Amino acid sequence: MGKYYITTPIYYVNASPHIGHAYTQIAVDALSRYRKMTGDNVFFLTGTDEHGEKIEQASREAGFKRGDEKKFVDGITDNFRKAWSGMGIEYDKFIRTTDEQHKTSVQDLVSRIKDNGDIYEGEYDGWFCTPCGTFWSAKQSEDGLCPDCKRPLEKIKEKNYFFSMGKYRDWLIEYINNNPDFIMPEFRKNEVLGFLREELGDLCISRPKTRSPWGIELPFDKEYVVYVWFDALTNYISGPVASGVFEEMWPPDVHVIAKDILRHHAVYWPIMLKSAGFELPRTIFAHGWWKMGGEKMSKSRGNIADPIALASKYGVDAVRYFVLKAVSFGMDGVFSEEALVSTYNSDLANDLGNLLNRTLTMVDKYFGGVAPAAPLDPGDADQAERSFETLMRYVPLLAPEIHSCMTSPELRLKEALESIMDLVGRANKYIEESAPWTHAKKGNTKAIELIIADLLEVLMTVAVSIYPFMPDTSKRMWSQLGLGGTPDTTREVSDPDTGLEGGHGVRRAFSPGTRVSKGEPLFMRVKEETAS
Ligand code: ME8
Repeated sequence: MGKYYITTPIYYVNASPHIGHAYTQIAVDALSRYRKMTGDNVFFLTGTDEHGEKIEQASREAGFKRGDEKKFVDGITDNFRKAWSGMGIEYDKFIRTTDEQHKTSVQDLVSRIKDNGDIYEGEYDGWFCTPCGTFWSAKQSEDGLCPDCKRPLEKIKEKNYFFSMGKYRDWLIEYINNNPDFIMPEFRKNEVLGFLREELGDLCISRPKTRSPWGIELPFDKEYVVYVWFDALTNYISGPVASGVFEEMWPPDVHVIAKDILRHHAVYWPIMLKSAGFELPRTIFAHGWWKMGGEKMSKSRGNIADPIALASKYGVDAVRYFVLKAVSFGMDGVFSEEALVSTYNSDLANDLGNLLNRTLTMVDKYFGGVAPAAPLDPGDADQAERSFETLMRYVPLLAPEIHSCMTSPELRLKEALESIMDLVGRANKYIEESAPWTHAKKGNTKAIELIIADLLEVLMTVAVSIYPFMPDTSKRMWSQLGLGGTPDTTREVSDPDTGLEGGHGVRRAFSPGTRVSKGEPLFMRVKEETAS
C-alpha cells in the first residue's frame, strides 16, 4: 500500500475535447482506478490550461472583448468537465490555471528559481509559434515555420526574462541515464537524450503585457506575464497544494502525456524543479498519437472524432475499451469508427457479453437461477473435464498478470486487457468443448454443476478485473451475477488462500446458492454499416 500521484496534461481551452484528449483521460482513469482498488492512496489530477496568447486569440475569435477572457474560458472548461464526467473519468482534482491557488504557486516557483540565481534579464531576438506557445531559435526555424506544427512563426525582438536552463544540461543527461524509469517508453528516453546531445539554450519565460496581458504576472516585474508553459507545468504543484495533499503526494509517480509535449515535460520541467529544489517526478510517460487520415488528430486540422458522440452511440465502456485495446500504450494509433465497431462486435458483444449471457441462461435453465456448488467429487464430470481442464488453472494467474501490467513503468494497459479477454475466450471455448447440454441429456448433474461453477468463477474474476477499464460493465456484470458489495472492493477473487474449495482443485470466491439475475445483454451487436 503506497501513495500514487498520477496526472494528465492540462488541456488548452481553445477547443473542445476530442478522442485524443479522451485517450489520455481514459488511460489515467484506468490506472488510477486500479491503484485505488489495490488500496493505494491515489491522487489523480487533471485540468485546463487557460492562459497565453493562443487562448486570448480564441476568446477574441469567439466574440469576447479584451478583458473578458475569463468568461470565455469558464465556458470551455465546463465542456471539459462535462466530457470527463460523461466518459466515466473519476479524477480527484480539476485544476484551472486561472485558480487563485495556481497563481500563487506559479509566483512562488518563479521566485524560488529567481532566488537561486537562475533567472536573468536579456533581449529576446527570435521566433515564436503562437499556436504552440513555443519559442524557437533562428537555427530551429530556418524556413520560418514552426518545427512542431509547421505553421508560420512570428519574429520578435524585445526585453524579456530568461531561465538559465542550458547550464543544467549535463546534470539532466546524467539524471536520465541514472534513472531508467524516468522517461518511458524507453525509445522516448533515447529521443530526449538525442535532443540533449545538441546544445541546450536558455528559455525565455516572460511575455510583455503590452503584447499579451492574459497570464500570471511575474512576481518581480509587473510589466510581464509568465510564459504559458512555465505557468502550465506548475499545475502539478498547485493541484495537490490546493487539495491540501502536497506533502503527502509529492513527487508525482507518473505524468502521462502524449509525445507532442515530451520536451516540455522531460527537459523544462525537471530543470525547473531542480532549480527550485523540488524532488523530481518518478516517471514521465509519453503515449502516441491518434491519427486520422494519416495525420495527428487535432482541432486545427479538423480531423477529429468526438468521444461523447461515440459514447452515446456505442456506450462509454466500448469507447474506453477500444482505445485502450487498439494500440500498445506508447505507440500511435489510427482511429476509425469502423475499427471501433468491429472490436465492439467481436470482443464485447460476441465474447464477453455472450459468455455472461449463455452462462446465466444455463444457470436459469438447469438450476432455476441458483448457482450450484462445484462438486468436490465430480463423478462423471471427470470425463467432461478432460478437454478443458486447463481453464481453471488460468483463473488465479489473472490478478498477478494484471498487477504486473498495471504497475510496470511501461503501463501495459493493452496487455492487461488482452489477458482478461484471453480468459474470456478460454471460457467460451470451455462451453463449446464441455457441451453442458449433452450432459443435461444424460442426466449427468455433477458435470453440469462443475461446468457452471467454473464459468461463474471466471465471470466473477472477469467482472473484478475489468473494473478499471470498463467500470459500468463491471458493475452490470456484478449485478447480473447476483453478487453483493461492489467489484472494486472485492478482494477475495482468485486469492488462493480464501474461498471455498471445489472441483478442479481451485478455491472459489463465487458462493454457491447465489441467485443470479440475468438482464439485458451487456453489448448489443451493431451492424457494421452503422459506423459513419
Ligand atoms: O499541450 N492523440 O494542451 P493540449 C493522442 N496545455 N493524444 C492527444 C492527441 C492525439 N491526436 N491530441 C491531444 C497542451 N492529445 C498543454 C499541456 S501540461 C502542463 C500542458 C492529448 O490541449 C495528449 O495527452 O494541446 C496531449 O499531450 C495533450 O492532449 C495535449 O493537449
